Amino acid sequence: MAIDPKGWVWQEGDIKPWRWQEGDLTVTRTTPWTGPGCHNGCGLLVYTKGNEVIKVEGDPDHPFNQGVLCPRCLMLKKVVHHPERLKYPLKRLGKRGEDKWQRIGWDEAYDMVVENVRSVQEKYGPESIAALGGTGRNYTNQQAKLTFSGFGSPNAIGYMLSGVSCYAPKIVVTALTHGDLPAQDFSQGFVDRFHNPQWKCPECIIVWGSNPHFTNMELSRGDWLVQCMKRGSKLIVLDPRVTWLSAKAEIFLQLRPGTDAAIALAMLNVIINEGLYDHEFVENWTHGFDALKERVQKYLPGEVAKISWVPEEKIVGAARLFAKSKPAAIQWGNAIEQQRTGIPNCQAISQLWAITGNLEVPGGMILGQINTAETEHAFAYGSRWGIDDLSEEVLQKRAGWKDYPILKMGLLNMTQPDKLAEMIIEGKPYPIKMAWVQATNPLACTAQEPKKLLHAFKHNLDFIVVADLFMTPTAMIADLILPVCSALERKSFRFTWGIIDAVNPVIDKLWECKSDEEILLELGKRLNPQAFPWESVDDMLTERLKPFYMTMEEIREKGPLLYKFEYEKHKKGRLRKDRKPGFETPTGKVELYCTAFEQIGLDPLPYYEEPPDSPYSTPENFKEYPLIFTNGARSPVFFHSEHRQISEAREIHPNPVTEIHPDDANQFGINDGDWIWIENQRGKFKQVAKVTPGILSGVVHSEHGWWFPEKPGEEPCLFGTFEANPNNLIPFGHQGPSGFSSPTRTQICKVYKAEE
Ligand SMILES: Nc1nc2c(c(=O)[nH]1)N[C@H]1C(S)=C(S)[C@@H](COP(=O)(O)OP(=O)(O)OC[C@H]3O[C@@H](n4cnc5c(=O)[nH]c(N)nc54)[C@H](O)[C@@H]3O)O[C@H]1N2
Ligand SMILES: Nc1nc2c(c(=O)[nH]1)N[C@H]1C(S)=C(S)[C@@H](COP(=O)(O)OP(=O)(O)OC[C@H]3O[C@@H](n4cnc5c(=O)[nH]c(N)nc54)[C@H](O)[C@@H]3O)O[C@H]1N2
Ligand SMILES: [Mo]
Repeated sequence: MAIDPKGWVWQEGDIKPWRWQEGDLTVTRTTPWTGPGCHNGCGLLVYTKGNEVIKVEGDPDHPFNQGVLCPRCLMLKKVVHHPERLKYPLKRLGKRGEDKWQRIGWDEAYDMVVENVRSVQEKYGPESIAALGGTGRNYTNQQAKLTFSGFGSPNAIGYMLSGVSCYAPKIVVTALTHGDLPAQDFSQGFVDRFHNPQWKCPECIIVWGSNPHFTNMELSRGDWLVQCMKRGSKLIVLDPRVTWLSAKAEIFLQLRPGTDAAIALAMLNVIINEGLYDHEFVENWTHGFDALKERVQKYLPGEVAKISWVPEEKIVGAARLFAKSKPAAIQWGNAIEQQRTGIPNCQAISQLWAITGNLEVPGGMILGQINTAETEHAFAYGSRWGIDDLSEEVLQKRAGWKDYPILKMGLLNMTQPDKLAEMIIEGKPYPIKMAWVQATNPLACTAQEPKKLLHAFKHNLDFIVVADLFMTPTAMIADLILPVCSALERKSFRFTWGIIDAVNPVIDKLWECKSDEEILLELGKRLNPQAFPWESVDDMLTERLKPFYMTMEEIREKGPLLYKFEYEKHKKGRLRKDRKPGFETPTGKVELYCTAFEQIGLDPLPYYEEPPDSPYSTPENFKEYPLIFTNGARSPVFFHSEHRQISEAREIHPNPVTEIHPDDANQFGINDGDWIWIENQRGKFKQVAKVTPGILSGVVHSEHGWWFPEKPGEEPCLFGTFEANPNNLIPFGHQGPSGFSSPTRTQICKVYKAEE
C-alpha cells in the first residue's frame, strides 16, 4: 500500500500501465462511467483490435470490483457497436413524433440550440428552460454547469420521478441527521479489501428493500455482501418478494409494501424497551433519545404485525438479532424511498444503526471521505458547478423553491419534480418552454402518468433537445437529437465515494458522436464564453480535478486511488468542518430528533402513515382494486429503460413480467404466461403474468422501464412504451410533505387476462 501526502492511497507494486499490447489485441484499463448507465464505475480491461472492442473483462486488481462484472458490462461491446446507436445530429422534419429526420452537422445543431435558448430567454426568461436528467452519472455535474452558466436557468436536473424518490430521501435525512451519507462497511475503504486487518465482518446484515446482487446499489456491490455471507454474516431481509438473499436469510420479513416505517419503529421499540441499545453511544453521540423513546411507545410489535402483515415474532426476532450482533450493518435500497413516508423510513432505519452503536465502527456503517476531502460528492444529484453564475433572484425561481425549504439548504441542487411537472403541464407558476433532455427517458421510465407529460411536451414546449446514445420513446418527440459517445469513447474521470479513477478513451469516437463533456464545452462557449474559458476538454477536466489535488495523468498512471480511510472519525474531529469531535449537524450529534426538520415545520421524529391509496386509507376504492401494487425491482440484464435493443439481454429477459401469487391468480382466472392487464383509477398497462408463491399473497409486482425498440417508433406507438408502463398507474403530486419521496411502490390495482 502506498500513500501520498495529499491523502490518496493506492496499491503499490505492479501497477499496470493504462494501456498495453497482448499479441494483436490492445488492452486498455478504464472504468465505464457512463453510458450505458450505472453509478458504479467498476475496473475494466477492454480488449480491442483497431477501433473494435473484442471483449471486456473485469480488472482483478481494481479494489472496487476485484475482477467481478455484471452482465451489462459483459455485453458492453454490443452496446458500443450497436447498429441502432444514434450516429449523427438529427433535426426533426414533419410533425413531432412522426419519425422523420434530417441528418445535420454539429454546427447547425449548436446554432439551433443557441437560437432557441435566446428566444426563450427573451420571451419568457431563462428560467423557462428546464434541463431534464435521470439517475446520477457522469453528465450530472456537467448538466448543472450548462444549465446555470449556459442557459442561465436554475432548473437543472429535472429528474421527472415524483418526489426525487431515488437517493434524495437518503441524502436529505443523513445529511441533516448524520452530516453525510453512511455506507455499510464491506471493506471498501481499503485497497486490500477483505484482507485488511482493521476490517471486521458484520455479524448481521439487514437487507432492507434492496436486491444488491442484481443492482449493486450505489455505494456497494452485491458480491461484497456475498463475501460477507461466506465469512459468516447472518441476514435479515425485508421484501414482499422472495429473493435469492431472502432465501438464505436468518429472518425474512415478507411485508406489505409501504409499511417499512411501522416495522422500523416497532424494532426501535423492542431495542429501546429491552435495553438492547448502546448506552455509551446514545449518551455521548446522539441527540433526542428521550423524544424517540416516547415516540416509539405506540408502535407495539403486535399492532405493527397487523399493519405490515408480518408475524409479531419475526419483528421482535429481527430487532433482537440485529441489536445483539456486533458489528451489524444495513443495506437499504430504493424501495424505502418510493413510499410517501420515504423520509421517516430513512430516519427510523438509520436510527437502528445509530442507537446500536454501529456507526463508524469496523463492519458497521461508515461515513464517506467526502467532507474531509473538502470536495463535492460527485454522485449527489445536481452539483453546484456554475451555480455562482445565477443571481439570487433567478435561483429563487427554481421549481419547488418556495414550497420546500429543504431545496434552499443546498443539499441537492435540483428542481422538485412534481412542481416541475406542473410547470410543464399547466404552465404554473410560470411555463417551461424549452427542455434539454440529457441521459433520461421520462416517457418510458421516470415520469408518472407519462401520457400527460407527452401531451404537454408536444403542445406546450417550443423546443425539445435530446442528447442520448439511442433513439428512445422520448427522443422520438424531440426537435433535435444529439448523438452521445459511450463510456469507451470518452476521456473523463470518475469520483464516487472516495475512489477516483480515470475514464480512458478505449477507442476513437464512433460515427459523429460527441461526449457529454465536449457538448458541454462547445455549447457553453457559444452561450456564455466567459463561463467556459477552457481551450479543451482536457483543460476543463484538469480544472475540475483541482479540489482533489490530482491531474489526469496522475490518475491514469496510479490507477484507482482511494482516499485514506479510518474508523471513529467522529472522535478524531475528522467529520466536522471546525475539526471538533462529533458529527457535522447543528447539535454536533447524530440527531434522532432532527432539529432542521423542526425549524421548517416537519415532524422531527419518524412516524408511520398509511400509503395514500391502500386497503385501510381508501377502503371503498380497494373493493374495486383489491391488490397491492408494487413495481420496479431491477433486472440484472437491463439498466432501467436501457439495453432493450441488445439481443443477448432480451434472450434472457424477453418480456415485461408481473409477479402474482397462485391464490390471487386463481381468483382472477390468470395462468402463468398469460398477458394480463394491471389497472387502477388512473390507467392500465399490460405485462406477462408469472404465477409464483415467491410473492406475498395480495401483492403484485411489475417491472418498469419497458419499451420495445422492435416496434414502430412513430406516434401513437412510440415503441409501445405506454403499453407496458406501470407509471400509467402512479400519480405526480402525492410526494411527501418535505417534497421528497413518493408512493411509487405502494399503489392498489386490479388484474385481468388480456383478450388476445
Ligand atoms: N441491473 C440493474 N441495476 C440497477 C438498476 C437497474 O435498472 N438495473 N438501477 C439502479 C438504480 S437507479 C437504483 S435506485 C437501484 C435500486 O436498487 P435496489 O434498491 O437494490 O433494488 P430494487 O430492485 O429497486 O428493489 C429491491 C426490492 O424492493 C422490493 N420492494 C418492493 N416494494 C417494497 C416495499 O414496499 N418495501 C420493501 N422493504 N421492499 C419492497 C422489491 O421486491 C425488490 O426485491 O438499482 C441500481 N442498479
Ligand atoms: N414505476 C417505476 N418507475 C421508476 C422506478 C421504479 O422503481 N418504478 N425507478 C426510478 C429510478 S430509482 C430511477 S433512478 C429512474 C431512472 O431513470 P433514467 O435515468 O431516465 O433511466 P435510464 O433508462 O437509465 O436512462 C435514460 C437514458 O439515458 C441514456 N444515457 C445513459 N448514460 C448516458 C450518458 O452518460 N450520457 C447521456 N447523454 N445519455 C446517457 C440512456 O441511453 C437512456 O436512453 O427510473 C425511475 N422510474
Ligand atoms: Mo434510482
